[in-house]
Amino acid sequence: MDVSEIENFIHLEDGGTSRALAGGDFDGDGRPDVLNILPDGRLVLYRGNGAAGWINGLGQVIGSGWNGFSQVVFPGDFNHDGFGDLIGFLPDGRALLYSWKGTGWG
Ligand SMILES: [Ca+2]
Ligand SMILES: [Ca+2]
Repeated sequence: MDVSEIENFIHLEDGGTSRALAGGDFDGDGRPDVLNILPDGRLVLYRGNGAAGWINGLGQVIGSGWNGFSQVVFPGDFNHDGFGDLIGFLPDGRALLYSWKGTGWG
């Protein structure tokens, strides 16, 4: 981890339509993580190393099409299975729960 990686990440967030989400431990390793939705809809996971840095450098793309939601929140482990979850709100008001299972969506 170096400072330039954090600067890159902040630059993406400042791009206007990229949305960063923080809510806790997404991958179940006990260290807080951050998610970011890029303007093209890719969902990127930044795994925190517990010491103000990342385990996986510039992040790992774990999904696509996430720009179709009017809002996405990262509530932490919403269904209490040990992995973080996401809730996407559609423009018509429906809320969809996405449950991460460590290697994919369950
Ligand atoms: Ca983690
Ligand atoms: Ca969960």
